[in-house]
Amino acid sequence: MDMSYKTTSYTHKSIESYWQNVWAQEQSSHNRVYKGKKYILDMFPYPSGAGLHVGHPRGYIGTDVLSRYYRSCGYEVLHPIGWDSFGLPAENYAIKTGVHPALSTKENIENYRRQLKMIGLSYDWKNEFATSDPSYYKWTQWMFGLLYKKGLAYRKSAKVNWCPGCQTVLANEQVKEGKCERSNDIVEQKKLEQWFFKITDYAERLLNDLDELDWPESIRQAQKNWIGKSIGHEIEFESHAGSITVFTTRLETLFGVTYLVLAPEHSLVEELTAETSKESVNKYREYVKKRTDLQRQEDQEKKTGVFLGSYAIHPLTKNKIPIWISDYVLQDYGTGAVMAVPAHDERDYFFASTFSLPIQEVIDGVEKLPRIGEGTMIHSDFVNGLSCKEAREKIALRCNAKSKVIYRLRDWLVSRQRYWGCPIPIMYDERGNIHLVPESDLPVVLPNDVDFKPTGESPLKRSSTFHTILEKKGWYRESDTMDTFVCSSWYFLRFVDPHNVTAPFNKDKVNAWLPVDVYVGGAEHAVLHLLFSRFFTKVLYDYGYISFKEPFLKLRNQGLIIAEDGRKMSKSHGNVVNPDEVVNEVGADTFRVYEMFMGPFEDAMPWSTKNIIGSRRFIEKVWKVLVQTPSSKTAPHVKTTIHKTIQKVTNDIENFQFNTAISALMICTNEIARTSGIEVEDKMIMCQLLYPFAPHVSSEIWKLLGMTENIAYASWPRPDAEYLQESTVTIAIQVNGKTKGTVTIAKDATQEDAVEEAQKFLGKKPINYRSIVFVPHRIINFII
Ligand code: ANZ
Repeated sequence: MDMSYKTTSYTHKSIESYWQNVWAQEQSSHNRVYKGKKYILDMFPYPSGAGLHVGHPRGYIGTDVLSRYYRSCGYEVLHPIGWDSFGLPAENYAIKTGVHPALSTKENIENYRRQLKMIGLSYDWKNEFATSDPSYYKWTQWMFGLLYKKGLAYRKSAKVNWCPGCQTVLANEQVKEGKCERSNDIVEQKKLEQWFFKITDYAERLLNDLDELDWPESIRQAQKNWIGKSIGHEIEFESHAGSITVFTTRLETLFGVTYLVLAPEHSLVEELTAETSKESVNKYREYVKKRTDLQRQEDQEKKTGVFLGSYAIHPLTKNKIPIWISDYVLQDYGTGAVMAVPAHDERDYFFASTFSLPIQEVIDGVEKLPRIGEGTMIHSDFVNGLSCKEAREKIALRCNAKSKVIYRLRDWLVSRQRYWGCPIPIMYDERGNIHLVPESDLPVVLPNDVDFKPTGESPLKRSSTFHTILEKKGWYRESDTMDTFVCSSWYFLRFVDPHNVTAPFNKDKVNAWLPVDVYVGGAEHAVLHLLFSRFFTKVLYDYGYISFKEPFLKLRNQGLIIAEDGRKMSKSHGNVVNPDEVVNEVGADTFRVYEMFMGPFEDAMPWSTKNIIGSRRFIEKVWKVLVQTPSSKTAPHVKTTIHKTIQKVTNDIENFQFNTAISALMICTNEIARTSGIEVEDKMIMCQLLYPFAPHVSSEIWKLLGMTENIAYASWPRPDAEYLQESTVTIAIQVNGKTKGTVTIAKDATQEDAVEEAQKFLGKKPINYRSIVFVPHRIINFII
């Protein structure tokens, strides 16, 4: 070892820039024999104009720790990154400033890339792409084509949220309390021709296959709720306009039905409306047109509605049942008609209370109404005294009710009347017939000559170049673009083969690398992104493009980093911490160690400027112990600690317990610092254990220790069973019987060894003592 390094001090700037240069120049592909493969993936970011704040990289650092660890263990690791670069913010920015989205996106990506490299993340940069690259979205269009050819993409007229102020369609998330998030105008419902993907065909499989996944329980539950499977019956009520079919999950409550409620849009409403009710019914239907499905399900106690002036016949009692309409009944759920049982259903109860309709109890119990739970049947003729389940079966038989399963999941509306998105590869002929753009004509390139200003129609309608379809007079292109969730529903497949020009990916490569072994991202993607990616995967599986049914085997969500003031970090609060400044000040390694050490990976944690200094001190101490202290024989009890630390760090990394791994490294470093020596082999072990967390400083120390090969290729240390056995004991140090502290010594330590260690603990100068009481394995007591 070159002893001149002994006095070298730790300077993060030169070390980090040196190693980042080395990594950038490395052409990887060491000829190694691999133990297997690991695909470790982050949810790729939308490159926003604000750049990264310190909350974003928490997940990226976690996956980087895993990637570096698995590489050291001998796995071939795929750890790619790219950009989910289509989307509204770039377009809105263009509307405001006139900067073309292509330009602002390019700049934002450059800034993100710089920031990620600055943190020392070991991405496979050669696999990078952006979803707005024509070489990528060509294949997004191909995916659309596949779905279209298989009958899974279709066009129909559908209600959309329309902002009259912005003259544009809004996503549900952009509607806040019925108003446009940006202009505050009252959002209307408008019917437009839209493209849909038939994800409902996959509802049952999307539900069942959740059980195979190593995902957080809360996320699996969120997916289940979103799919919303309901098992019930359809039953008919006769009326003068024909039979009205209702869907119910509680058929046993049939004797408790006191009225029917139809969705205001139900096809029988007109025929069922009596002359005297016409005016009020029409008025009410106009009112409902403005309400979103979300609003219709909100206001719990406030119910509105109108009596149609006509009646249906109860299938068993043959009583006359009044028919109402109300917006709490949704047109596209079940049959759009409900048998109302106000005694046992909350919504029906509030409705009946509002309009003073009769309430008939049919389930026994002491709780007050509405009594939602199950119990014994009463006032129910031939099912009295039975349980709900028994009653349900008996009534189903008696009135020939069909059992029926329905889902809350709706087909996925994928068209957007927006510019900055992937063009839908569809053309219309002069009669308006739909034609898929053939694969050989893909990509349908997004034109540059558009005016972004919102006018109420898709900006692409007004492009002069976009619709020139050679030799086909009167033909024009679809002007809507795709929801950006389409672009992100298959990107994890493209990463394996990003430069393929003849196919979206090579089948063998994808089957070799996928499913993704570990997927990490924010919990805000609990439903849509994950559900859509699972849907695409299943479609590609069904048509023989891939051999697996689920894309992400293991999923973890990184916890949010909140601001020091306890609030969410946001520009408007002025509490955002910029990683550029942190890295400049304390270094990327300290930043990484701090983000992994601050608490359990999945928990929300507040940023703390004070605590990050602790992480910096830790690295400085490691430097002191491994670089500035000459190597000498490691004491046996320190050996034990080091080998236990190998065991702990290894297990903790595999289990996403990065904080306790670092804590073990800190304890071990402190112990080494307290004792007299550490030999080169043990320095190397410490260096390797730290490497996934703090790769720059570890690479540097490794080099200073005289190693010529990059630490990245050194194989991960294994604990030695010989050292793991307890060879040490912790004894109390006393002075005149009063305990002053403890010290760890070898199990077979002599009294002299114990005195020496205890003296070291008590202070620099040896204390004078009259005599010593030494109880092996327990106490050393100095009598002075
Ligand atoms: C009678 C009844 C009695 C009901 C009772 C519930 C409790 P889930 O579980 O969410 O699927 N329903 C049916 N179609 C509806 C629609 N289009 N809009 C609003 N509500 C609708 O809920 C199924 C229940 O929701 C059905 O069972 C029906 O009310 C109502 F004690 O029928 B039930």
